[in-house]
Amino acid sequence: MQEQQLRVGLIGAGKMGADHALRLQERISGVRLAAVADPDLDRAQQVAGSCGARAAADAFEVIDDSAVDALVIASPGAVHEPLLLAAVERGVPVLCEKPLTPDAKSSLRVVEAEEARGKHLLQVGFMRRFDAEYAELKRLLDAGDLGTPLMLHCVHRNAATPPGFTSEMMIYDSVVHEFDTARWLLDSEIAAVEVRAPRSSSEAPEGLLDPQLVTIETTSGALVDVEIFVNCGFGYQVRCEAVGERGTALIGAEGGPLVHGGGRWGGFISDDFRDRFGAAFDREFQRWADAARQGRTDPAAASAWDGYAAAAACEAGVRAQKDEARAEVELVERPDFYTHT
Ligand code: ISE
Repeated sequence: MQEQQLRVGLIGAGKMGADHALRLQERISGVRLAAVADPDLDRAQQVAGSCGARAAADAFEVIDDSAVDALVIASPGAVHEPLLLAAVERGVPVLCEKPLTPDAKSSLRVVEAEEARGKHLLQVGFMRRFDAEYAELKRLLDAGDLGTPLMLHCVHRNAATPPGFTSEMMIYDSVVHEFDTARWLLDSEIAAVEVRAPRSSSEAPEGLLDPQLVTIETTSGALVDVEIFVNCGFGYQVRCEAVGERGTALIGAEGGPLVHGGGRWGGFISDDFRDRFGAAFDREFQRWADAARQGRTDPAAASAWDGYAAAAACEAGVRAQKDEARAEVELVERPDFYTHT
């Protein structure tokens, strides 16, 4: 059966939104970008124009548009809650860039709204779940090849930060990915978080605690250490080594062409996460679109519950950083509605 094209409304035409517009237009099949909303109408028009979509300044105009079947939300996290609530009320599938919302209370309101609607509509854009190497690591762990997982050693480095990037953002904008991948890889909630910092790099902007060392305890009794270093200077790097009772597995080690030249040998490293995770974003979007056309969410993706759990872990992380003490994660009981998502 030939299914209809999915008409997508994009909310947010900034760096991520523009990248997703291009993705939808050029690399995802079975979809058409129908509308783009951004408070900066010129920006919306620029992104929409190249795809023949209509532009609006008001996001709710696009959410309520009957010519839009599904939504991609790529606006700043601080404005997500009302957008998500309106989308749930209309009953349209949504792929929402991380974070679901910036704090656990508002994320829980979104979770409750979706549960009350009684239909899985929301996915959170934790794209690492769609990265080929992460997926293989998950498969190894689930198959039991490494034995019971005991630890994850994670490295998360960015070349440089944009202006205004704060020490707290290193937790809720960057380490949020490790909170999600730790929960997903280890099939466990996060129990507590600790944050320590060495002396800051002299390359870090004034006042930024960079790097930081985050320790995550899971309810299954595993420990996860994360080096978050967002002004490392040399490029974008994400690694994860799982240590199990019977073996270890490392992902994110350098691959690609080995170049000899100029008196040196080595490989290339990009400084942009959109390169490192480009294929993962593509896979995430294709699977989301395919599922949305069939009126469901992708079971491989992060659900609204996962978005809420990540927000709660981030809150604990920021508390741990401020108080320089171990902070426990506060989570409500997981509703049955989310047991199999
Ligand atoms: C950014 O928002 C991302 O999501 C990237 O994946 C992460 O590496 C970076 O630290 C964040 O600022």
